[in-house]
Amino acid sequence: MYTEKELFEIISKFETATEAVSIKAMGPGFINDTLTVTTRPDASGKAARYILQRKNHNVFPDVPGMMRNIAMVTEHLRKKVIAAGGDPDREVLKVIRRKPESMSAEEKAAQGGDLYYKDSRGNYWAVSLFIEGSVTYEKADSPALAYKGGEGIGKFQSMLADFTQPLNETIKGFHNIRWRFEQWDEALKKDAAGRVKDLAEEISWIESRKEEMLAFWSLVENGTLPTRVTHNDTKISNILFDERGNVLCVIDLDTCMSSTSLNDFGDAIRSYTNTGAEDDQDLGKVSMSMEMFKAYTEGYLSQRKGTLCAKEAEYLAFSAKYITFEQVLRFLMDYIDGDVYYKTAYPEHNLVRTRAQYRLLQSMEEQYGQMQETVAELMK
Ligand code: GN1
Ligand code: MG
Repeated sequence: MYTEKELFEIISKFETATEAVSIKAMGPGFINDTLTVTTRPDASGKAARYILQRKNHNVFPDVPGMMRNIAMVTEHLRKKVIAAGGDPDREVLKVIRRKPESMSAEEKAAQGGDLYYKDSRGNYWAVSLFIEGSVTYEKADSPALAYKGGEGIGKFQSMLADFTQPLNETIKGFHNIRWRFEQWDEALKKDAAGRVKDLAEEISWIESRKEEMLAFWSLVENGTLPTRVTHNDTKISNILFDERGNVLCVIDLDTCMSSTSLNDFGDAIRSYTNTGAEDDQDLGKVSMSMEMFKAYTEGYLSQRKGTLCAKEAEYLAFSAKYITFEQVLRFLMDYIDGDVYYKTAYPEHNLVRTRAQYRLLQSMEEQYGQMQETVAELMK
């Protein structure tokens, strides 16, 4: 825990418009700690707000490399938004840099050393502009919103289609199920929390789908599926909408890397189409809504239909099962590891999440034929 005084000291290192007057915690990310900062009104009476985040360096081992990714990607997006006549301070995440006078000679010499602050406890902090008038959702409340969400990610991917600089791999093998299975085997062997003996059924959910999931990832490894710049964490709460329901800005760019664009489609479907919560205790509430699937896919393909290659289109529906499966594996693996990765609100939280995501996966499997037909229809 940080005291208010320490937090004010941290934010003072960054180039905010005026000095901070209040700092409040903000939810509900699973990885980083997020706070909102309000600054003193300037001469015109305007008080700006900022997002201050402690970046979790256990999850992201190279925070400086990650911040350089974010700076490169957002600079590219800014140019696109300006060229299209949009407002770059609202339509792209704006990284706030360090005050030069707060930086040591070493920090100044480091590439991208002005993008973050490392405090005396060894924790990393970064700041971005808070986008006023934006709306966030934990759940998609209508097909119209799902359509807009799909359209927004489609545009995001299109704007990054000509981004060619190499990106750091901020989390090794993030959506690489071959690597996840290696971690999985280790976790089972180690049985750090002594929980494996009670999880025979849940473990079988993972093992029984291993070949199918590895076969998909082989297509990424052998280049059958192309690599593009991808966000990799496109759940609805990582998207800012405007009051009219259009996507304003894609946030949480920590996992922007090169991978298959199918990750972004699949993770969004996992989130937008769930009729229950990601951690629903009532499995009767959890299912995949075909109506939401169709709406999201329609919005997405309105932007990407002409650009996706045939193989990407062929695997679009499968990617939803893939990412949902991966999420089941990751939640269960964290439960087995003793809850060391995801923030949890109660002791069985990761197990509850595992079961709820598994129920969602089953619902996708039941409706898979229809999902494929819908994609084929919308690709015509
Ligand atoms: C995490 O940080 P947040 O809450 O946006 C996680 C995602 C998971 C998601 C599950 C870096 O996202 O991969 O899908 O939780 N991010 C990381 O809700 O592991
Ligand atoms: Mg995240």
